[in-house]
Parts: sequence; C-alpha cells; structure tokens
Amino acid sequence: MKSELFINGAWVAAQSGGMIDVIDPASEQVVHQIASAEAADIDAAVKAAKSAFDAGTWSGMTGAERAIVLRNIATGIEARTEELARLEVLDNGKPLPEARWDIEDAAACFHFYAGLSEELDAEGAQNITVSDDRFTTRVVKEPVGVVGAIIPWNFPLLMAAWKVAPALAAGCTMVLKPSEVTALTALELGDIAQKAGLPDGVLNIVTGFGPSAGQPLTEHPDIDKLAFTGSVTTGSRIMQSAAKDIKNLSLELGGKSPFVVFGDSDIEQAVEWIMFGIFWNQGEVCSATSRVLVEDTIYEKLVARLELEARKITIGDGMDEGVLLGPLVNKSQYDKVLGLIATGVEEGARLVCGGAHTDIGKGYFVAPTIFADVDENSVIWQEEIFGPVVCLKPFSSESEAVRLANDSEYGLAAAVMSKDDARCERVAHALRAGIVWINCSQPTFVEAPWGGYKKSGIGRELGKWGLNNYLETKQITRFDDNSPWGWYLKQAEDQTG
Ligand code: TXE
Repeated sequence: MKSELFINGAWVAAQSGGMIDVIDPASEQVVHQIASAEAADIDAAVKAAKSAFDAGTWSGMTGAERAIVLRNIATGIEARTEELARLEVLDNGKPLPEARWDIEDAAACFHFYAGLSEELDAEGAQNITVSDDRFTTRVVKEPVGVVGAIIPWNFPLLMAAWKVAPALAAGCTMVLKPSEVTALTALELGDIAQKAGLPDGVLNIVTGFGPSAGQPLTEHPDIDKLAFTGSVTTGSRIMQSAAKDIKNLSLELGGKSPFVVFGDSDIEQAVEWIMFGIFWNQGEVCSATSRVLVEDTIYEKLVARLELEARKITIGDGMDEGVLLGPLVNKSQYDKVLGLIATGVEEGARLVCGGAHTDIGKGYFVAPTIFADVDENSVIWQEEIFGPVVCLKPFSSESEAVRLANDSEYGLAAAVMSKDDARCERVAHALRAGIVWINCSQPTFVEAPWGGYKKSGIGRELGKWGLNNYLETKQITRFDDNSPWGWYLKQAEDQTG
C-alpha cells in the first residue's frame, strides 16, 4: 500500500511529515497511514503539473499518442482488478463484488477516453462559414491547461477515473486530490500511470484534508480548471475560490433523487429497482433514488413488499461472501445518517424498519432503513442522507407526482416506472434532473452525460461532454484577400466627403 505523495513522478513524504490514519470501517481498526499534504506540497504538485504542461511533453502529443498511454493505464488497472477491489473494500467498506464493478468501470473509462483522444485528431480543425467571405475561420480544440481535481470517498478509483481519463485525453496535466478517507486506490493509479508511460509531472496525486490540502489547491493561481465531486457546502466554497481567478469550473454535487412509481407497475420489479436505487453502495451514491413516490392504489402493498425484501439483505464486512450491504464509510458519516434517522422519527414519519445495525458489535453498520408516510417538508424528505435510508410517500395523480418530485433544491437524477410508455415519456420530460431513468434506477454508462440541474452541480461528466470539460475552444480567423481591407479608408472618405 502506498502512503506518500506522487509529485513529478516521485513518491515523496509530506513536507510537514504529517500523516492521516486509514481506518477499515468494518473493524474500526487503523490499517495504514497516508501523507497529509499541506499548502507547500500542493504548490510543488501544481508547479510540476504546470512545468509538464508548458513543456508540451503531454499536451503537445497527438491524441493517438496519448491514447496509447491511456489504454496502457486501462490494462494496468485490469491486471490488478482483484487487488484494487480489495483495497477499495478496506478503505470504503463496500461489498467486494461492487468494488470489482468499480474497478472494471474505471478501466473502461480509460479505454473510452483513449478512443475520444484519437477522435480529437480526426476532428482536427473545423472550418466554419462566416458572413464575410474574404475571411476564413477554423475552430480548434485545445487542452484547458492545469487541472485541480478533488474527489469524494464513495467510488474512490472510479471518481478518479471520471476526472483523470478525460483530462489526460484532452492533453491537460493535473493534480488529483482524493478524499482523505479513501485514497489508497488513487495512489495506486499514480503507479499504474507511471508504468503505463505517462510522463513525469502530468498526473500528480496529493492526499490530505479538505481545508489544508483541498483549499490551497482550489486557490492556487496556476490552476486553470477545477473539477469537483462532493457536497454542496464544499462545492459552494470551491466556487468562491474559483471566482477569485475566474477559474474554469465543473461541479458534481449531491442529490435527493425521486423515483415515481405508478399504480400499473409490476410491484416485484418496482421493489427490485427501488432496493438497488437506495441500498446499492450503502446508499452512499449521489444519484441514489432516496425519495420514492408511489401511486396510492399500490402504496401499502409496495411498502410491505419492500420491507420484506429489505429485511433479507445480508449486512457485514464487505470482504465476506454473500454480503450485500457493508458498513458506512466512517464514523462521521455513520453519526450523520443515524442522526437523520432519529430526526425522521421525531418528525413523525413511520419507521418501517432499519436504524443502527449492532449485531456485529463493531463497524459503522446501518441496516436498510425505510420511512413511510414522509412529510414533503420534513428534513429527511429534503436533505441528502447519503446512507441506506429510503423515504416513501403516496400520490394520487400524475401532476401531484411531478410537483412532489421536482420540489427539491437538487436535480441530479430521477426515475419513473409505469407500463404506459406515453406517461413515462411525459414525466421524464417534466422532471427537472440531468439524468432520468425509465423503468429502472442507477444504470450509468461512460458514453452518456452525467450531471445535475439546480444545486446538483454545473457541467456534465462522461461521454464527449466529459471531454469538453477539459477543452478550450479557439477560433483562428485569417484574411485571405490580397486587396486592401478598406474599412478605415472608407470611414475617412465618408467623414471628409
Ligand atoms: O464531503 P466533502 P464529505 C455529500 C454527502 C455526505 C456529505 C459530506 O451528503 O454526507 O457530502 O461528505 C474535499 N476545499 N457527499 O464531508 O467535504 C475533501 O477532502 C477543497 C456527496 O466527505 O464535499 C474531499 O476530497 N476541498 C458526494 C472532497 O472535498 C475540500 C460524495 C469531498 O468532501 C474542502 C461525497 C475545501 N474547503 C459526499 N473541504 C457526491 N456528490 O457524490 C473538503 N474538501
């Protein structure tokens, strides 16, 4: 396991010598330590990224040349899938099969952006027609420069891939700051990238706390673009830092995504997608469908079926066979989720099942938790909980369902289920969210745009939209006529004559 900072192709200790404990959330034991970077380390990392960018060792390559390295990174990740998946479980707590999925998706992300990097070459300069035919104008795409990327703890390597792969494909250099809670696989990515042939200084990885490492990164004058995934509070703070130097910014923040289930739905299918939508990854998913609106004709039946299935979920150490729900990531997330469950009870919502899971005796385990009859103005209906807690509420008409679904400061994702295709389409358009799922919840594809409306963020990751995040658009206009332009001469003539 790596513990040092990866700066300019070398593994170095934090200048202050500070370290952060790595805690296994299933056992609550300290299993490792990682360096705690501060402003001086961040400065060194940004300088390395800027020198690499200015030298053009990466930004000056063709897309096809960069694609070779990106594919090497992808195969480097694939070759270490099992080891990386186990590190993810140790760090984050998620069940091993889900961790394997993350690692495979991270590798797929590098493969995908290798392809887009090659397409950038093919796209080349696009000629556009302008209104004066004596001029010709081309539009070219160029890397935005030095990127500062800050990521959270819920999908550690995958969130790194979502930022590193498109940024590198575009020709940017970067400093990546993983979450202090789950940095182990991001550090291994540095090793994999170096072995894949990535030039020194192109990708720098610094571990550290938000205020002491993240903040100086967001404020550094040599950073051209900030890419962040995390909470709204931190996203807002980062936006303020970015404002000072007018840094390019993309934000993927939280969600409180609705799932609208109409009365004509197959109840078994609805229960399965609702469960996946909220209990997958312990509910620590920005797009988790945590507010479920159910048509009153099937509401009680669905709540009962959901309870039955939720109680069957095997809870335990993510390393153990058959476990479907691991511990929450750390003590502070555990306390936050249990605090919100207590708030829900105080607010008068019906607690169908769930709460702290204490059978194991240690670890940050929360049982699948279902609240029914939740008031639309309550804290648990409006606030992101980020745990295995689902809130249900009945509705009696399509317009009421859409109004309730859209009554949120977030707008990341939403889902609708019905056998009536026309209704699904209508509702999908009416929902104010960046991602809408019909008759399912959560499928995510590297080819498709990902991001939210309202407080859920700015910009889109993944697909070609994700690449555009890291590209500047430049017009090059030339005057092709040999004769004088004549504008000044004409003005002078008009004035004198
Ligand atoms: O997030 P933070 P936290 C939500 C979720 C969760 C809550 C708090 O509701 O319960 O946020 O989690 C870095 N300048 N999401 O506190 O603070 C930090 O070091 C620069 C939703 O872990 O947003 C980490 O690398 N950086 C979310 C990253 O920001 C700072 C996923 C995320 O941490 C910083 C995670 C600062 N001042 C939590 N302060 C999603 N959208 O998926 C912190 N950081």
